[in-house]
This record gives sequence, structure tokens and C-alpha cells, in this order.
Amino acid sequence: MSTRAGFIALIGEPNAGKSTLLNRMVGAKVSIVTHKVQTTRARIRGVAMEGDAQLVFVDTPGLFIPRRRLDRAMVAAAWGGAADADIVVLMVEAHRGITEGVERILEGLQEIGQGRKIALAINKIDKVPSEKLLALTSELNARYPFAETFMISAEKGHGVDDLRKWLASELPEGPWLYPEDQIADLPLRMIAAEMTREKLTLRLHQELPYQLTVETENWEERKDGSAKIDQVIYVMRDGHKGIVLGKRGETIKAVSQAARAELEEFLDRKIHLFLQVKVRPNWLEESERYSEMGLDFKDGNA
Ligand SMILES: Nc1nc2c(ncn2[C@@H]2O[C@H](COP(=O)(O)OP(=O)(O)OP(=O)(O)O)[C@@H](O)[C@H]2O)c(=O)[nH]1
Ligand SMILES: [Mg+2]
Repeated sequence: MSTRAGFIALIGEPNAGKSTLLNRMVGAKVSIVTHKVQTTRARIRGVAMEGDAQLVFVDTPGLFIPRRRLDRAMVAAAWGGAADADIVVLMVEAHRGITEGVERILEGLQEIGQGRKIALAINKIDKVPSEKLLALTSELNARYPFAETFMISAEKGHGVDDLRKWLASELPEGPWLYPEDQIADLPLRMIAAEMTREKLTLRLHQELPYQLTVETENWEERKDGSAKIDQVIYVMRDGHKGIVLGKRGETIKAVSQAARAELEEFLDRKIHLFLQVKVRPNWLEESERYSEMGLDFKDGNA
């Protein structure tokens, strides 16, 4: 039996639906999803099987014009993910079409497209009438010679099976890269921190989600089969700490409950989650924070 395996990078503007697609392909929530832009900060690998092929999907941060060190490191991680992949899938939102952001990505593809196939996935087709899709497909294909175009809804599942089958057939022959039952390549402590960050992002407004980071500091296995997890939420100002805690600690309590429930479902075991908020005005300039996120600090150099 000849097997196939390889890396498939999902790239696109922030909010395009990359993490939603990765989770659907893998069949589990490996990468966090919110309605806000710049949710994903680092590369997240999820593994899916299709026949004899093992598809290693690489979710990447959205591509945008970076301003801060963190932004630059995120965008570098995204392009790096594309450059390391066997196949790249560019995701474009059906209802937004060819934005300036998409234009910039198309320019970047000229280089990344050397030596690897690039497929186009027009996502969120549930949001637009089908006539619009044909026009968008031909416009995008006129600007870049995509190997194939798929019209999908990562959220509803339309078109996703066809995309998976095509990707499987295009991967190089070779041995599988992960054990057959592995679904993610990300330390559990990082997945746990991401789940808490997702709940914070959903609850906090404006810039605050972009000015905090979550780290798992301690993970203790207990004899009764449960685990005690201690996490720290780093914020930049005293005022931010107050907002994260909320009135009488209501916000942090709700975040903690939601994150714990999701972790328990993911790990199928009882979890005791303890969150602590620390003010660290300069965390965006600390290299350790980047390695904890799975980013390269040096990529953030201006
Ligand atoms: N209607 C609709 N919404 C979708 C679809 N796919 C994703 N979404 C929504 O789009 C939003 C962004 O999804 P994500 O998967 O977080 O997008 P992303 O590309 O990973 O975003 P970043 O990590 O910020 O770059 C979420 O609210 C999703 O529920 C889709 O097919 N249809
Ligand atoms: Mg994402």
C-alpha cells in the first residue's frame, strides 16, 4: 500500500475562517475561533486522514499590515507556514471578495507559489447568492493561476469533503508523519491556554483581547484522574486587570467556567482551573512570552 502525507497551510486575511476549517478537517476543536480578527497567533497543526493519505493542516495567523512586534511575528509565522507547506490553501471570504488585504496576499503568492500548489477556497458561501461566486472565482483566477478552486462553508461543511479529497490526491507519496490517532501537534498546556484566551476574547471589548496573553504555568496530575491547571493572564495595565476581573470578579469567573467546561470536554476528564491576572506593562517586548505562544521573538524585529 502506498501512503501519502504532507503539510497543507491555510492562509488568508484575519477572520477568513482558517481555524474553523482546520477544526472541521480534524473533527475536533484544536484551534480557537472567534468572530474577531487576529484570533490565531501562531501556527497550529491538526491532523486529518483521508483514505491512505495523512493531511497535516497548518492553521496560521491572519495576514494583515503589522504594526506591533507581536503583529510582525504573527505575520511572519503565517508566511513561514506557507513556505514550509506542500500545498497552500488561500481562503477568501465570499461576501467580502477581493479586498486590499486579499490583493496584498495575492502579491505574496508570487513568491510562495514557486515550488508548491496553491488552491483557492472561497469560504462562507452560505452568506452569498451563488451567482456572485462564479464572478469572484473567475476574477481571482485571472489574478493568480490557482491549481483548483473550491467553494466552501467551513462552518456548515459545504464543499469541505471535495477539498479534503483533492488535497489527499495531491500530497506526495510517503510515510505518515504522525501516529494515526493523533489529531493535533500542540502541547496540551498551550491548547489549554488558548481556550482561556478564546473565552477572554469573546467577553472583552475593543483592544483588550489584543493586549493580553495567557500562559499555563502549572499542570498537576491528581490521583483521582483529574488535573489542576494554573494559568496566568498577562495584561499591560492596572485598569486592564480590573476589567478582566470584572465587578466582584464576575468576568474572570465566567471566563474560567467556560474555559474549564471546554477543557473537560476536550480532555474527557475533570479539570480544576485557576486563573490569575498579572500586570506586566512590557510583556509585548519579552521574548519568553513569544516562545510560550509558539512564536519567534526575532520575527518581530522591525
Ligand atoms: N457564515 C459563516 N461564518 C463562518 C464560516 N467559517 C467561519 N465563519 C466564522 O468566521 C469567524 C472567524 O472564523 P475563524 O475560523 O476564527 O477565522 P480565522 O481565519 O481563523 O481568523 P484569525 O485567526 O483571526 O486569522 C467566526 O465567527 C466563524 O464562526 C462559514 O463558512 N460561514
Ligand atoms: Mg484563526
